[in-house]
Amino acid sequence: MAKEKRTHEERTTDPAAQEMLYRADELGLSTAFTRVDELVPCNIGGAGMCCKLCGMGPCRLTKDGMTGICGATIDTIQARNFIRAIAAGSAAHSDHGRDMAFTLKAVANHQAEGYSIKDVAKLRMIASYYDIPIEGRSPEEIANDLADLYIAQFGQQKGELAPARRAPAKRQALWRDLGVMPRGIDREVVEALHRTHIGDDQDPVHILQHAVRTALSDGWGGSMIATDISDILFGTPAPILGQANLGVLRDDMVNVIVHGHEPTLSQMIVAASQDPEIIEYARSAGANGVNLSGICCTANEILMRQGIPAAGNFLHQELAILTGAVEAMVVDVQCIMQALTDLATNFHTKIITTSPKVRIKGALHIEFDEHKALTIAKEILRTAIDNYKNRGETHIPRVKENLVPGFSHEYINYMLGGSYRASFRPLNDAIMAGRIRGVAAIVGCNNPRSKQDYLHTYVSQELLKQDVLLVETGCGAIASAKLGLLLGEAGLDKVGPGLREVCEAIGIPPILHMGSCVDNTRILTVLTQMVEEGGLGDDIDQIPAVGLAPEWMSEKALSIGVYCMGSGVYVIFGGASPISGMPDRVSDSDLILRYISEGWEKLYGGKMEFVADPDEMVRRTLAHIDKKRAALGLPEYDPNRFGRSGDRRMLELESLPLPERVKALYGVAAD
Ligand code: SF4
Ligand code: MSK
Repeated sequence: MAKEKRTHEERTTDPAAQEMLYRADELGLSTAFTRVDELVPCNIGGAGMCCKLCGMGPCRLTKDGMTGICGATIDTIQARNFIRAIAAGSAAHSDHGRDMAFTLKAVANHQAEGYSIKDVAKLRMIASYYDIPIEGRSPEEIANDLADLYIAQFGQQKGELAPARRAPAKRQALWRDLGVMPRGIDREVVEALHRTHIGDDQDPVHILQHAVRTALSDGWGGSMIATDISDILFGTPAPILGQANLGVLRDDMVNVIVHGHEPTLSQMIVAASQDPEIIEYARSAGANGVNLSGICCTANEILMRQGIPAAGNFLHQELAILTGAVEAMVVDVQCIMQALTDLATNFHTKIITTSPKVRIKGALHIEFDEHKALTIAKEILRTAIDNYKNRGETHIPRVKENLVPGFSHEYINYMLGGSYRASFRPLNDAIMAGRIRGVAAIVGCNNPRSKQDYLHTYVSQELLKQDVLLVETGCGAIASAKLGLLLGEAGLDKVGPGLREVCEAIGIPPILHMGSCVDNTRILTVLTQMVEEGGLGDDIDQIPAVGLAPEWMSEKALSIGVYCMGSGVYVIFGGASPISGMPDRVSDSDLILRYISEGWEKLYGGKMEFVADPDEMVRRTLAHIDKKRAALGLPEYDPNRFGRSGDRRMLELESLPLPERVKALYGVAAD
């Protein structure tokens, strides 16, 4: 039975997306927004109660006491399903990190056309974490050693993952104690798959212990490596003005959208699009140049470094093609819908796959090779320009918002402390004083099963009112960008008084855009530096902080959630849990769900919960923040104590007659 159909206004909060969904109706075309209403999810598989790990199954456990043919119980099956998703997520992030490490190696050896080391200071800082000699050595020599060390992390068989030493000392000791310190990135992923083969690890708690180790090898391994190297090669992000939403597409230019995750090719396409030879080629085709934009995390990568506009987040990929104005959508890895090629047959758009790992039937394949990246980037742009003449009717929604992305942890550190002494001290002090109640990271995807961007932006806005400073990444950050929440001081009237005071004093937006999904490791670094700064306990689990993924859909999101949990963070996922069980039908089928909350909290101080209702997400976030504040002995949060300083205070003072102003400022009567 098909589900009840929703209106387009119920499918997305974004006016540009609504407009394009009506356009799809006019053209008789489907998108994920509408297909999701045609597909009824399997409630048994959806609850994690189905096993298809061997040819004796699939085994669907629907009654009390039932086991699979091999005797597997429901909690074992759920734990196995869960760890397999985490292994896939960790593999995806980490393989991205591996490619970055090989690119760094090629750059260090002058074998990567068009690339250079852009952030030598960061290279030296990262190298020093691993005792790689830096004095008197060229950037390339240091980069070569760092690349070797990073490449070795993937195949390392014994010992401890090197970047894990960047976690707080107490957390590292806990990981050793609990037997979850990652040994090598590939090893943990392979072992997760081995353990879940028929007839292997059948103790759910033991399986979930390894799920944490596998996820930690992503967060403190593959993803951290990816972020480090992206900054070294393409520059550590700093605030820059950008724009977001489909209105960034241009009628008069060749529109090229880069979509996926790895910045290696997209950065080179940025460079090639500004090449006079390419601009001239576009002009000769009758266009005013090449207009580059991004979708998903590739968008975040080039948005926060070069200010290249973001055409949208995950659910915008089909909508962009529906505009009829896109000459080429260039994709690499992850979050690319197979539906793109079929949809593109209705328009002139070329879908160009570029990764040796990803082919899609119906797409043009131009394989990326970092050794001749600039040449390939130009070839891709020429292909797009040649396609401009085939453009038919276009329909570009005139909807876009400005934003300021680019808050890397280095920049946050710098802006808090100024150029003389970069420091997290002011942030810690603001939390300790109660100006900032706590910190929340709102990350993750879009999911057509919920109203696009609604959960992200609702939860964000509610937390801002409660003086919670937000950091955002991935498609969640683009959701806030589209709503205009990432804009300097523009949204400060919607922010609690203490947080507003801090934002006004420092000159930052209340939501800090920190990058793509691999860049969630920047959040780990911020939390670690807050611990090291002092005053908020001696480990991450003591900081009044929460992580949320309100509209998650990818296995990578699950891996991120578990590595944050293992690092001590309370993590809340929206939507449905993949291991919810059906306790009304099969008692104790929610055992694993309870274990990853209560059980993990006892071990790690962090926990993971799935909460569908956004108000409940907000309530639990604030309750956790307040619980952590109380445990640290910090004053109870009281919004009435703040909000009368900064720009707001100055405006108030300026409106007073001079004598009263002097009295208010200096406490003395003016003559
Ligand atoms: Fe069924 Fe066991 Fe095979 Fe899973 S591993 S499909 S529970 S027999
Ligand atoms: S792209 S993983 S939909 S955040 Fe990173 Fe967005 Fe989620 Fe993909």
